[in-house]
Amino acid sequence: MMNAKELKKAIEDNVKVLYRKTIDEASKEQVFYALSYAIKDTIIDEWINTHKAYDKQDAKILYYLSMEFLIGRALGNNIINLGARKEVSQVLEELGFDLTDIEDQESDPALGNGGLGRLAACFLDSLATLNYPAYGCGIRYHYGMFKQKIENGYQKEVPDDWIKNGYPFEIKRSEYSYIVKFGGNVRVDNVNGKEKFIQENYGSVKAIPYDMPVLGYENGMVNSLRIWDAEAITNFSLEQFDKGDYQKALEQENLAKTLVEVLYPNDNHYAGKELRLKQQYFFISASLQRALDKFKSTHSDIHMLPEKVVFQLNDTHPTVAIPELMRLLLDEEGLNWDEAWDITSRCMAYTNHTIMSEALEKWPIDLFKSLLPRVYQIVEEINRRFVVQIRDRYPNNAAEKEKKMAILYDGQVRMAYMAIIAGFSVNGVAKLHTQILEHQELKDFYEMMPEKFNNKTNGITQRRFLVHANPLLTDWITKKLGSDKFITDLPQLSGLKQYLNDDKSLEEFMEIKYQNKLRLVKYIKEHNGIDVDPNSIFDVQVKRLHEYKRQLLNILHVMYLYNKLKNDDNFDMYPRTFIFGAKAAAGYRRAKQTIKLINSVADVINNDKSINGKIKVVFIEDYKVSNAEIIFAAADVSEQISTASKEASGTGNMKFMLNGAPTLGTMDGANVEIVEEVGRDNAFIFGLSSDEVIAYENNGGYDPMTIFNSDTEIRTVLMQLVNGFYSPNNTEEFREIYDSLLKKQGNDRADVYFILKDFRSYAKAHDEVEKAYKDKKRWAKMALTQTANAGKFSSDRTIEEYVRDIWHLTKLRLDNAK
Ligand code: 4GP
Repeated sequence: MMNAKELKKAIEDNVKVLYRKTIDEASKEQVFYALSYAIKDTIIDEWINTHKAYDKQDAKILYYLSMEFLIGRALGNNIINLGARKEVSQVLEELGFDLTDIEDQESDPALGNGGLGRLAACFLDSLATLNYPAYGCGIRYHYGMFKQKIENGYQKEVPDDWIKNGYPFEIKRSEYSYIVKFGGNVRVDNVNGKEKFIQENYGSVKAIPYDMPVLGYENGMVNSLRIWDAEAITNFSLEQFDKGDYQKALEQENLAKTLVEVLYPNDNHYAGKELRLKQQYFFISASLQRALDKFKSTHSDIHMLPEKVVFQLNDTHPTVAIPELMRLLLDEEGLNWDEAWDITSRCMAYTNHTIMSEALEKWPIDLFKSLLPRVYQIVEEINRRFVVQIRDRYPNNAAEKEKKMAILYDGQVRMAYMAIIAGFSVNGVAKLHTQILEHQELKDFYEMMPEKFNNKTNGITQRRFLVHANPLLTDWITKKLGSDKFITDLPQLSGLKQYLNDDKSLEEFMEIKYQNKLRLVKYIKEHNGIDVDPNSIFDVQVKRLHEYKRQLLNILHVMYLYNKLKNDDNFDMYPRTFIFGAKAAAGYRRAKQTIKLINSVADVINNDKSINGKIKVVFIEDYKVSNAEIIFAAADVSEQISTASKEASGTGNMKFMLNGAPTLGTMDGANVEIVEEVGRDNAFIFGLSSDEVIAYENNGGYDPMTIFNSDTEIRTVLMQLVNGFYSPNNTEEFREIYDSLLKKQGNDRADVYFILKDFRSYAKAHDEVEKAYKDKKRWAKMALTQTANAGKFSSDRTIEEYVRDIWHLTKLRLDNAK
């Protein structure tokens, strides 16, 4: 890192060179760019150095293949990982700027939807911090996750043109471009008695990588996130024009243009769109071609590949990597099937992130075959050989097993099955999730190949979600522990337990929470125009909007509380602010209706003077990584209320915990492990267990009408959905939500997600929260207990487990490291 004087000069010089201005004339945005370029300059030598060390030490490299990297803003994080926060702050102050303001100028690169994409970003941070050689490989979407506007209570999607003004932390690496081919047909030539497969009459694009630096924490390590962009192949087009094949040339232009245009805005759900499969193959083919070339530049024997390269498939989206690697090994490297299969299956590992059936990708064979004709032939052969194995192994029920396990079945290519069959590892993302995979969802595979299955409970990076998000708490912990080692060794936080009975420390801890609440109050005032009482309980649910996550349960409960306040003279409550933040997939109607409902309820309640502000409801527009950081730090209560068995892990739950908010939740995903760490007394647990949910599901569900008929308070709430109470101009506005809770909908049971079933126990858990909160000391202790026990949930721990059990990487030594 340059010293203060050099940094100041670099910023001033950059402002001049970029904008022909002196620093006193520069806008905040211009200073953002000037500072970012200065920071990039300081990173560059370490970046080069790291990659030289890869080669010199002949390091095994992880390629983390992912359609999504929800990285969030880079500037602040880079400054932290350089260990330069205080210095940079000071330099900016001298120049008349505030670092937080300058960070706010950066658009959030939102190249991901939700949990799976954010996890990938946390993993990159941990990999670099732990000195492991790794590339993230993904797509340079020109439009990230849409920006959410709330208009009249409805979500409106606005394009997120994040690279419009240029992105300072990327480098275009044209020299590593590759051609990716689509469509056409396969010709088989006979060359010296050997069959040669040649794809012809295809359309193609040029894949061009852009690298972003991924800094380790104060260790001189800089890995790369490599995202691929597409360009038309100009020479080829010209040739086509010459031949008069105008149509074909235009098609190629068009393909390149549309290929990387948008991120599909679906979380836990796949869009069966042709373009999506094209995106998958595009970035996979390019990433694999590059990985092989890099390997070959220092190794002569391709059979050594599994010793030096490992590919992790982040969910099924990159699964086409399996037949693509086979293709490269067979067709380009000239290996025979057995050799290629041995290498491929020793290089590929798969992570499953959800049991939601609508997320399990299945491509129609016709589509797959016409888009990827050679790759499809290979899939067919993989499937053929696997079916032979099944018939050998299960002679008595082969047909049933084939139906449950074959890759090709019923006109579809089942991607998850290919990943399991071909890879050497299959992991779930929390203990409960892995158990459900083994004993329910993927039972047949687990029986046949148990050795592949393993659990890797998710984690989060404390560098972003504590050090950057919550500087006050970071400083306090450093003081209390007498060291900042927890920044790279989170279990050190357990040292805070010695303060659990120290009144002064508890007060300090809660004062920090209060300051963070004030920061959020300010944000809400600026963005929503709502006044919020910082002394109220901040009860927060932020995550993607999905029926299984049950934001609906939360808002129905708010409606119930409001009725009690209005109608029951004996009822009183501690002031509460219910905070929501969530984007709904653009085409997910029920989810969007829930957003409208939350906003309609907010409108009525926030404007009712008669309740003295006892309840406030806030829907934070455009929930994203940057405002998430402000929200986690300010939360009192963490709502993790998915229907048990549905949330694979959750990672927001860990971010709240780290920042001192107890969990109000079901025994689902990683909540189970959070409760294991803090103890049952330090969490508010409610609802059906996952076994109970599964048992109901296997028996056709339950009858919500019995609840509707017997529980008047719940009935009142439900009636308010359809009597215009929250939608005076349109009583039908929430009819569909009402119906979904009480009536069978097509193939769906009534109340698929057990909202009414869990309602009473949820309400009771809320009563417990209030009781606990009113006892200031008890609450403070409970809050600090969360932070003190968060050690397990660092992504550093998760990465070490992946390295130990799956990747077998060696830490890189950096000669010039600090
Ligand atoms: C998410 C899961 O829903 C969440 O429980 C988990 O914590 C996260 O992955 C990371 O493992 N899944 C997705 C998705 O984001 O699109 O399937």
